[in-house]
Amino acid sequence: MTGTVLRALGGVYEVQTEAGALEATIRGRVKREERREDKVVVGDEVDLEPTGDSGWAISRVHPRRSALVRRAPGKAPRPKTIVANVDQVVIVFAVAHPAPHLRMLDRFLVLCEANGLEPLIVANKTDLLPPDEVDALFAPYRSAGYPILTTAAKQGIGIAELRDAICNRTSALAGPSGVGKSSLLNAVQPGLGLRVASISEAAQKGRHTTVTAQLIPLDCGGYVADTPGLRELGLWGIEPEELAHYFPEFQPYLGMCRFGTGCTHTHEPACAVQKGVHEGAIHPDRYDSYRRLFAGEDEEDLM
Ligand SMILES: Nc1nc2c(ncn2[C@@H]2O[C@H](COP(=O)(O)OP(=O)(O)OP(=O)(O)O)[C@@H](O)[C@H]2O)c(=O)[nH]1
Ligand SMILES: [Mg+2]
Ligand SMILES: [Zn+2]
Repeated sequence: MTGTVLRALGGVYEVQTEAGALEATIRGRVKREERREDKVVVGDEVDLEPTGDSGWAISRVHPRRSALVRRAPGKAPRPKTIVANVDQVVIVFAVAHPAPHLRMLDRFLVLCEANGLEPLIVANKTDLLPPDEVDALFAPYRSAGYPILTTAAKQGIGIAELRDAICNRTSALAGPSGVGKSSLLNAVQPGLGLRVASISEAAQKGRHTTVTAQLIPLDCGGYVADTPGLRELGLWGIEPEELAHYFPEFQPYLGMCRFGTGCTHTHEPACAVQKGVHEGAIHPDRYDSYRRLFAGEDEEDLM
């Protein structure tokens, strides 16, 4: 029997199969074969075998079609797979409470581009900011060609559009804590009853209400993963030389620098990308993110 991992809870996996959702453990063989950290993650396709005591065990993990992989928090460089086999990443930020951390959004977009995942930016809590300020915040992303949805989960605004965007495919909702990821999913599919919590008024930060990722079968077809809020987002498996290709608005300029494909677009004379910034076609904040990522700057833990 095969199935899809819906969630992992301390060595026990909830797996969606044709016969419904089952709980399964992992066979020792799988434990040894796969990398320790990421041996089975939410979204994985797995084979199940019956165990002696009428339970089920994961006997094989199918190769991943895609994965959202970040650098694990902490000093040691290790990857952490947030979710496997998704087509789309819905990157959720609040327009306020907490204030949007757009440099993290840039990192998310680079991760999506590098991993072949389609990004959809959702600007939630639009009830808290005038529309022209919301537009201004996300204008660099709109002009870079990214799709953006504006929502207010509490007021039910933009929910039908979000439902349309996630039905009949597999998506992951990701973003900082307290931006309203679980609230949005509760609005998209009434009856889900995902836990939500107000953000800390003092610190203006989320409370990390969702603690483990879970994949949710949608009534309208497909799956969506709710994931825990991220404090920071480090890139994994991306070389500095590739980075410029992951900024869509840089594309018209690449190869047109004096130093050609050897240009790092950080300091060289007659750099077409820097010219694009001066001419206003590339937003200075996006270019700043590029330079920081190129320099390998690691984001400090923000919480
Ligand atoms: N004003 C306003 N508040 C919202 C909106 N959406 C969610 N909230 C509130 O924001 C708080 C955090 O919402 P959650 O859905 O728990 O946020 P989350 O992104 O799932 O957070 P984590 O699970 O910690 O990652 C709750 O108090 C929600 O009621 C919105 O559109 N407008
Ligand atoms: Mg949540
Ligand atoms: Zn250049």
